[in-house]
Amino acid sequence: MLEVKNIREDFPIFTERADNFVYLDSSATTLKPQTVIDAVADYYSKYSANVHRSIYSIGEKATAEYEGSRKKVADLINADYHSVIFTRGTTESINLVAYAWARKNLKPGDEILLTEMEHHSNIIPWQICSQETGAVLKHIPFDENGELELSQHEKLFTDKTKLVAIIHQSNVFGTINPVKDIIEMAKGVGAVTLIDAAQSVPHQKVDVQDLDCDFLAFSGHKMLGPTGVGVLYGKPEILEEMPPFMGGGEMIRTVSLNESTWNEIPWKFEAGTPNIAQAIGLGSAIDYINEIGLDKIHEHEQDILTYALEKMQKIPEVNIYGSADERGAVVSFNLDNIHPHDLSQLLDNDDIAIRAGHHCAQPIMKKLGVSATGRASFYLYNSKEDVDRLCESLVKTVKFMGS
Ligand code: C6P
Repeated sequence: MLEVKNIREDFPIFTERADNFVYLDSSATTLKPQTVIDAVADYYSKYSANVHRSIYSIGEKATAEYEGSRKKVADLINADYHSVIFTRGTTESINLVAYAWARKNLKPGDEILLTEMEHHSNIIPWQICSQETGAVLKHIPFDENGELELSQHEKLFTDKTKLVAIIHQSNVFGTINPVKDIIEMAKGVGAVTLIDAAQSVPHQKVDVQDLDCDFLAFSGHKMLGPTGVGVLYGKPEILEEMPPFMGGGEMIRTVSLNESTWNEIPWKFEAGTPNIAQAIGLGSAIDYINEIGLDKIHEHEQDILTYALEKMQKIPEVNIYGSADERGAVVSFNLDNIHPHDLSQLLDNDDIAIRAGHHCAQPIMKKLGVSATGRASFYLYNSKEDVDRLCESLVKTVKFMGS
């Protein structure tokens, strides 16, 4: 187990708020350590110049730090430096592929294969894309455990399948999907693959060379970094062939009044002044995670997850959604006859923050037959005491609402 007490000292929000603050919403966004806050503040207070274009010392420092962060991201996911594009987040990363790759490569009748457990950000871009290109959407179903149902894979993966875009770890069930097998199946029919790794990269080692995916998307703010920065990894040979996403400064090599040529990758996909401070903050978040070790973080979370599942299941009024063998530290649940929004407010009175809602996964809610769920998600600063506090408060809520 990690020394949670020491870790919590690195996060100023725990000293800002009362000592008994229990934060169980890291799947939505994580808390930030002081080192990340300092890295962002340092940029603004000590060298807040633009990158790639300022030939003076603070500009060179800003460029070095910004590009240094790209190298840290590349090392984290075992990617080539030129294959890491900074975006605003997972959502923008997926949209980038849907606009730049898909519009060029898809034609009517082609198939885009998703799953039924996608987050809206891996649903909507493909619906828009399908309307514009005539490509057809297909979905891998999930079963009562919240696991993908792959027994019918021959029907799903066909010679018409051109893109397979799937969530690595479900933000609702916590299920860690067998993405390596799915990528193999996709390659078997010659399809391009995109992994939504928003909920996996912060919590486990993800190696793009080992997975052999074509694209991988994730967000900085879910891994201790600032909001407003995310990553799209793309295989260099695919990125080279792809047209730009947005046009503007920095993404060009030459511009004349009527035509232009593009910068090399990844800068071809980073039009305009990028989110410099946020990218530098993400680099600092990766340093923090590396110092503790992703393996240790994963082990710690698994330990808390096992404890939470055991303890929550003992409360008769708790209904948990999802029971996959391979899962991350996320528990979606409802209490009998209590709307999750009410539950969340009551827990907030005890200084416990959970998420309540559809989790940007309305198709999952529809299949489960609920409008919303509560969700507790855990990270390196959580402890078993946090689970105890949650469970005490759940029992109290049951009594309060039942009386
Ligand atoms: N899920 C949650 O509470 P952005 O907003 O672009 O950083 O990430 C979008 C996103 C994409 N894929 C998955 C699997 C996600 O979980 C998320 C964000 C948050 O579950 C906010 S809805």
